Amino acid sequence: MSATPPRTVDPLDPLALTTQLDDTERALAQTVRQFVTERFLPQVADWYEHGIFDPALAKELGALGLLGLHLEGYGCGGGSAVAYGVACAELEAGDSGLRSFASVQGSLAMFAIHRWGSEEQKNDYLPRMAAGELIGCFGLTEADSGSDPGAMRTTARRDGDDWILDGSKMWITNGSIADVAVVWARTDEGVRGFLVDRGTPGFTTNTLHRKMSLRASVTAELVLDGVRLPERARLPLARSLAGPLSCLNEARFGILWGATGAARACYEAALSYTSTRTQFGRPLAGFQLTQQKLATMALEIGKGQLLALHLGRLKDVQGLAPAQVSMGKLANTVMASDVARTARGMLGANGISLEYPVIRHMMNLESVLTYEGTAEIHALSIGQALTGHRAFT
Ligand code: TGC
Ligand code: FAD
Repeated sequence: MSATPPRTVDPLDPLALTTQLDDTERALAQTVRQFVTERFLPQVADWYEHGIFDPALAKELGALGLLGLHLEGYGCGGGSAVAYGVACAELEAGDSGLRSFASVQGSLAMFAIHRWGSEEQKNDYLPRMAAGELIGCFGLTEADSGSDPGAMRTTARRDGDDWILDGSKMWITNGSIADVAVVWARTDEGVRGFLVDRGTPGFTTNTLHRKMSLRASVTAELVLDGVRLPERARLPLARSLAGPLSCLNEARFGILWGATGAARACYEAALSYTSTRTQFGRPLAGFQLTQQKLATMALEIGKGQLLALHLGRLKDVQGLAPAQVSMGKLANTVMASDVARTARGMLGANGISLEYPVIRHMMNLESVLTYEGTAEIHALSIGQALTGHRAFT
């Protein structure tokens, strides 16, 4: 212990949480932060305004080792859960859409193949997906079944040695830029997963427009009209709804870290803005009400970061129960949304402008609250784990 305890704090890391990261994790955070600051932030307001995701980012994220960072072998990063989380926080400090891209690619599409796929599928897809040469998406949700994916209507039926897929998937991130879609379908034997390559006859995608959230991200409908697939396109180890739900644990873990990044970006914007903006003859930061908001934001973000770090270390040591992931996803997305909304007000009229990052994060966080299990679904999952009673139905 140092002989003289510090007398001041770093306003950008008041709990000194970077001291809790090891050298590799700190270096990774620095690398991703630099990429986000130099390559992404200068353009994101335009992309957001015009509803654009630049697919060139895929290879750049791949070159940084951020796609499948936490998966072993097959050209993937083999990093720890905490390293993956730290990267998600830095990406989402840029934009939830950027973290979403990495989440869907690494934690949903690649994880599904890594966990449930054959050796042939892993060798065929994973190295190119890790490099960002192939983009993946994950089709679970349908127009009529979101929180309740067990009610899906998309079917896969056997036809000789092949499978025929019919149905559609809705709200699919990366859907219309994906080279391969992981599609979950109902069969006579239960839910099964399939790899559907772009260009397969009967498979089409429609980009969704008029979104007011996650605008710098592609969201699409997948349509499967008599899509014929060979048996080798099926993920052989996935045999029930537990297949797709296991992938969600991975993506939710990335989100519980990512949300702390979005919250941090909003807090930093509010701190900076109120330090220079003067009203009634002094900086807004000098007023008690502003300081109370800043103090609460810093505290809540710090608590969220500690929760993320704890869950990350636990995951690295012994793995996480789904309800523990739910606790992190619920707590940190609600926290980030509250922080973003408070920050939005603190910037006054500028708070609604894309010249500042806050309204973009605030709007994005509406999607982050909803996807990967809504706040209600996570509350019910935690409730079931605590009480043993199931209250979904
Ligand atoms: P239930 O009967 O409870 O379970 C069915 C089987 O699944 C197992 N299971 C899980 N396994 C692993 N991880 C989990 N988290 C699991 N939850 C359940 C369960 O043990 C059982 O296994 P088995 O072997 O007995 O068959 O199923 P249920 O349908 O009643 O589900 C419960 C519920 C509501 C928790 C689940 O359906 C759920 O999580 N709903 C929310 C759906 C959701 O989150 N969708 C996300 C779609 S992907 C997405 O949003 C991507 S956005 C990404 C981005 O852009 O960043
Ligand atoms: P619903 O399930 O209809 O829920 C509506 C409301 O009812 C919610 O408030 C919900 O909490 C509440 N509710 C539902 N059930 C209960 C209950 N039992 N008790 C109390 N309240 C309940 N899906 C994918 O498969 N892949 C993707 O890549 C993907 N990307 C997405 C990207 C974006 C931008 C968005 C917005 C969504 C994406 N989704 C994706 C879909 C997402 O997972 C679903 O929107 C989400 O699971 C909620 O489903 P829903 O929209 O059908 O809402």
